[in-house]
Amino acid sequence: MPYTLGIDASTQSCSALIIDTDSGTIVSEVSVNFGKDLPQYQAPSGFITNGENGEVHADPLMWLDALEQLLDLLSKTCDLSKITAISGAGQQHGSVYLNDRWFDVVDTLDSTATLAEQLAPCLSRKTSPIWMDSSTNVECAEITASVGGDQRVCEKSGSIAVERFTGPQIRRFYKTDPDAFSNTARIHLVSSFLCSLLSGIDAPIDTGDGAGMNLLNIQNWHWDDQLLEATAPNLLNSLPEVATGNTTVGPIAQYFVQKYGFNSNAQVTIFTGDNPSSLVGMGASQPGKVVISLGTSDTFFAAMPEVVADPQGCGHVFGNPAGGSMSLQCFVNGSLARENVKDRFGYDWDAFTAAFSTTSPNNHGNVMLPFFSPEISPRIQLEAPLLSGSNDFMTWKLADESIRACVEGQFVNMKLRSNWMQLQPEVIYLTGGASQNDAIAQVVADVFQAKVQRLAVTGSVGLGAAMRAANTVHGIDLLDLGDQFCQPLADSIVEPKTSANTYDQTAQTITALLSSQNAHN
Ligand code: ADP
Ligand code: XUL
Repeated sequence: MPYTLGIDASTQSCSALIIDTDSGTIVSEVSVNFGKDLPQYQAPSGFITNGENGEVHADPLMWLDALEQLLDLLSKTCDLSKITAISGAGQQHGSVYLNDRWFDVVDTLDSTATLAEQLAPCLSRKTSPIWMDSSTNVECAEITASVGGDQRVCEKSGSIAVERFTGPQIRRFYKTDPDAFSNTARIHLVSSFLCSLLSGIDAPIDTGDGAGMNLLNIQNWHWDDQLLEATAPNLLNSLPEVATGNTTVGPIAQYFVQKYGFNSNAQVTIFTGDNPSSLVGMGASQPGKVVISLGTSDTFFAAMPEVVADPQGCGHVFGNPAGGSMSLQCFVNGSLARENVKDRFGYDWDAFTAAFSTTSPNNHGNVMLPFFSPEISPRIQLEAPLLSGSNDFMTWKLADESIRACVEGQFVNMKLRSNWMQLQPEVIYLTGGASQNDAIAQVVADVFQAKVQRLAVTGSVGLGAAMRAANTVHGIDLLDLGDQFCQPLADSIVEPKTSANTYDQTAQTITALLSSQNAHN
């Protein structure tokens, strides 16, 4: 009975999912929420609040404590010695900075101490910038100028220089703290950092997550000399190898065998980013399916038959862990924006959902651009939403209308921003924490004029990781695994209920709100 483990190290939580590929069943699913389960780190949504100048960081030791709590929980639900293959995924772009002690510590982990205790002295930077960080505007401009313009950076790396991407973040660290930078011997992504610990070796970065750095050349999937040079001196020495998603790095580290009862022969497959992993876990790793993920960020992505980059420069090309590439558009103002409007009126999710039945599509012209923090799709510096509509709506007196406007604004904006992929899906596959909400799913169906389908397994990131491990270690075809595990949730299809032009006016208002703001900037 070969069990396969997938780990999902996301923004707000760390989760694990075990599949049994013989019976096609999910054996166990557990999760640790950073805010609730590790309150000592004071990161209610998984990151340190009140960062200055657009900085959003998290404590990497929190991720390690969460991993240990997670494995402890998991070992109580299932015999971990039955697991033969492991992989995982991390929130993309976040980076961990390590001094030269790292290389010794990672392959001699001592099971009588915690990971956090052993890794704390290896950090050359105490905190890790994550994907929500928007502090690197200047560095993006410097990298762009040095490489020869946006188009050149985009041709090479699949994206123009982007604030949250790892390269610009590394450059800012190099400029603001040159001593700590010169003390850095290795820079890992969240995914490759955790993979290194699980396998007890300094693990490679995969092409899926690596493409989110502005350092990897997507034509040949190698580090790009010109991008490295534009970012920081001698950077090549600090970066791990790059490898494709089907690489197995070796057996699990003894630390986890001794502490949690894993089998010494369990093989670890290289980790990837949460979105590439979700592509696999939604059964969408072959071109033809479009996925919208509603996690902390909202993302829109699809496997592509050929490399397609965004001419506006807001979208991205990443490696597809199943081979080839995927295109993706990411929205910062996802779940936390929906929560912000919900909490403003003291609503819970049931009241939030009920607001859609007291209001109607198009919201009588009450429109919101729901950006509570700087957005990247499109790029705009806002700290509060822009509103258009009746006086009462504009002064936040209408709770239900505000909730509908937030969600309609998010998805009308998503449709406008993802047009460059030239996909007209008949079905949209919806995943992530907010996908369970039928009212949100209905707005997605109406705005995109497509059926919306959810899958029976909700943790598509962890599932994708477990499927990749089963594919790489046991040679089970991803399509067969998809047939086993990526089945639709029964009776969950949401059909569009509105006519095709219902949201034309909303789209025009969103465009006008954006241009008025750009005119002010
Ligand atoms: P991540 O993987 O980025 O950590 P998740 O995919 O776990 O995030 O999604 C977490 C989010 O799901 C929460 O921030 C919350 O806003 C949202 N969520 C949870 N339940 C609901 C619901 N019933 N309706 C809408 N959103 C929800
Ligand atoms: C994708 C992105 C986010 C993070 C966190 O480019 O920044 O989706 O991966 O989920």
